[in-house]
Amino acid sequence: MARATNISLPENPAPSVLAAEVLQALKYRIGKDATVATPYDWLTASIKVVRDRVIDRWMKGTKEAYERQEKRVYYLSLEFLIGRLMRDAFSNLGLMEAMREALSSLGVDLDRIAALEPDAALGNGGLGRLAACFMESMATVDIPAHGYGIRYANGMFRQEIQDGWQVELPETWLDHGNPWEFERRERAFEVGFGGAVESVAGPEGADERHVWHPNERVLAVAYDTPVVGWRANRVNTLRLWSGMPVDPILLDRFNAGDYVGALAESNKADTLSRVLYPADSHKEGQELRFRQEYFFSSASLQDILQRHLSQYGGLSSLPDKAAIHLNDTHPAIAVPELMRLLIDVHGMDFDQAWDVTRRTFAYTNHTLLPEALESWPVPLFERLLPRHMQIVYAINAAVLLEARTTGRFDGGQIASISLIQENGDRRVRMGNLAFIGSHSVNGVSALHTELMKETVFADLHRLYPERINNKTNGITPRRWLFQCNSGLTGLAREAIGDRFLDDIEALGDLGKLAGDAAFREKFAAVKRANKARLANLVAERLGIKVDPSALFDIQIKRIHEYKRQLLNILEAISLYDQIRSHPERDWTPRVKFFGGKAAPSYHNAKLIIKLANDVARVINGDPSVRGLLKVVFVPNYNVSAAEVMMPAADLSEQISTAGMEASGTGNMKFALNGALTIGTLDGANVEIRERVGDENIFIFGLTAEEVAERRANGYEPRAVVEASRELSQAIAAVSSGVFSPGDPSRYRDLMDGLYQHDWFMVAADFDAYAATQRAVDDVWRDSPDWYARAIRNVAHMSWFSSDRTIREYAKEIWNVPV
Ligand code: B1N
Repeated sequence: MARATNISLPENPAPSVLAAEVLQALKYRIGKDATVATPYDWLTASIKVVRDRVIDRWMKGTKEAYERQEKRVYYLSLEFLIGRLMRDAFSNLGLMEAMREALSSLGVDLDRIAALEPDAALGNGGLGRLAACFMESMATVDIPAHGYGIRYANGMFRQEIQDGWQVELPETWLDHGNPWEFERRERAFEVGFGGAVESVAGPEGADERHVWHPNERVLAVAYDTPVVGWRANRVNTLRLWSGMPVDPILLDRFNAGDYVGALAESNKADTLSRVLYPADSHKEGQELRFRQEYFFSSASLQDILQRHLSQYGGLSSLPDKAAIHLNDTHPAIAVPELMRLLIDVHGMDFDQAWDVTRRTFAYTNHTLLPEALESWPVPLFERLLPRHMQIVYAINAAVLLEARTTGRFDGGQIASISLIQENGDRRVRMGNLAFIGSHSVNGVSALHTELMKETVFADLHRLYPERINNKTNGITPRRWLFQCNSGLTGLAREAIGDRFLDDIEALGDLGKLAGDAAFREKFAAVKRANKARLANLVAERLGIKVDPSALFDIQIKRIHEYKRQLLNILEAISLYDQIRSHPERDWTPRVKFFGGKAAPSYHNAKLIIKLANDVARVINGDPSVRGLLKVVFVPNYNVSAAEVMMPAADLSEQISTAGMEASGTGNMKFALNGALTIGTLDGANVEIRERVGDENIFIFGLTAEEVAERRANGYEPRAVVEASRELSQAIAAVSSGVFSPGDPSRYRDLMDGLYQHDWFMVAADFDAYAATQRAVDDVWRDSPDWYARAIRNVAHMSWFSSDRTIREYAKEIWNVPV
């Protein structure tokens, strides 16, 4: 297979030089020689070698940003789903082939040790992966940027499937240490919780001052990981905070013989960075989550202010030299925290602090799902952060007065603008706080941004009509094409030259080859090889045999009712029935792959996983299907699994209820790797259709507007189900226990939900979906046509590069040069 990323830099070292460096690292960093080194030692030594090689560039970038007084971008995110980093770094440094040779000369297989690198899963899904793609793109387009987050000791849980059920196991990615990071013990900040606020009268005529005396304090200690851009143009920093006790051992307790009590502080601090909340798009109302949010926001801001002060000597210039970005509302507490630091610690007056704050922050909203909009009970907020509560009230008073003064808002509208939700228990609305505290609020796809204006932020949008803007998501083509699909990258280089490696727009040149039969065949061969790789993995790991010449239909993403894995499974059941009833028809052989994790507390999502596995068992074991349909649930879907599955897909399932998926980014990865999409007009699917063309994508189902209309007019799913023979039969089969004979009522409630409310409109879209799947079959049978469409997808996906997205952020939000 073509070596895709054998891209040398002028100063590239020879393999023999690298081999010597690896041996050196083994000896002096790990204390071993080649005869006793374990595969992990080789991995660590290799990482040390490439890390050493980026340090000069890393320092150069930092120094230049300082000397040229460049504005810096700070990306605050509770999640960074970075995955494995070694290949990323080799590839972006142009060292892949030299390193492969170097290791091979030492008797070490690069692919084998690369597979040992833990997949850093410090995120749940799309939001965390977007943050990781953005970090890589910011380094690539040469923006001085720092990512700030939490160094979770346990990232996203590992999923095992036992008897078809999801079982969650702890992810221990730090077991063998982390050769990438630099621990910065000296870069530590105190973060407080609780206690009380003291008001101190100011000198004659001055405002009174407020001094917060927290009764709990922890240290946030920095761990830095270099982020290497394409061709190592620039190396930025991902700074993750770890919790440490201020007093590791309480001596008085220790001396009194209370050894457990003596460690209480230590345990509390540890807890803050212990575990990632495994909740994607739904609210996590626990106190520890709020503490985590404040912990990392406060440490990051203290760090940012210290850097700014030491360079510029004052804070009024902060907005000119720092753009702080809030990745969703998770760091929204940074708004009152910056106010507190400016006013209480640095002596700025309220009005100036508010002006500086607003001009510094920008906020991205990633979801409109009501259950995902963060809010914290006022009593909890007040107990943990009493000074911030005062500041929130002060901000609220100012904004509500401003709104009232316009005379354009009635009582209900004023209430919706308020930072405090008054119906039910009183809560602080973090979305409103982030909105009000920022000069820019962006959505992540065109449709999502329009819906933001019409729904959650309708009244705030009327008050600040300039603030909401769109930045459609993107993905880094380095990881999601060059690295994960060396076959396709190699083929593209052969066909259109290397320009697209640096200017992804040049991928468009592939479009003209869609009509070239010889090229189509090569393209099909690459796809086939990628499918064989996935087939081997599935055979090895799950003992399921799948045929690489079948259509590979893949739905991989978090399990959520709005993403409608259930629609896909029900369609599989209906297809299964039809294959058995009409064995004489010319069925298209298909393998339906599923992968994804369910939040541990999300009952229906876990049940859907079990259903997928139950259905797989029955269908795969039924000889009358003759292998025409297989269903495979791939356990523990993560970034590394995605890197194998995206390139192997023929069909990408993007079938969320319209209006509910803010953007999606898996949709982009599939299409860039030459899959055709079957999808609804939701999130970025809308824009993918605009780019690849209507003929090269399969769109079905209700639009967001129609969904809203149906809901408003009293949607009656029962009638809809009963009108569809295929759907009623599939539901009846599931309901009656065909797939769960040992526990026939297992899915009754799930199925009853479809009759009773069907909030996600599975029934309303079923027939359209099934019909569109048969249209997919028809195109698949006309293989040249299929591959022509697939090639056009690849050619027209370059706009979804996260470099494009980041350039838009830079120009339109952050005001930094690109
Ligand atoms: O963010 C992605 C989008 O592409 C997806 O459509 C969107 O669902 C996803 C609370 C979330 N929205 N909200 C979250 C994650 C963790 C959490 O604790 C909410 N994730 C998304 C990137 O824009």
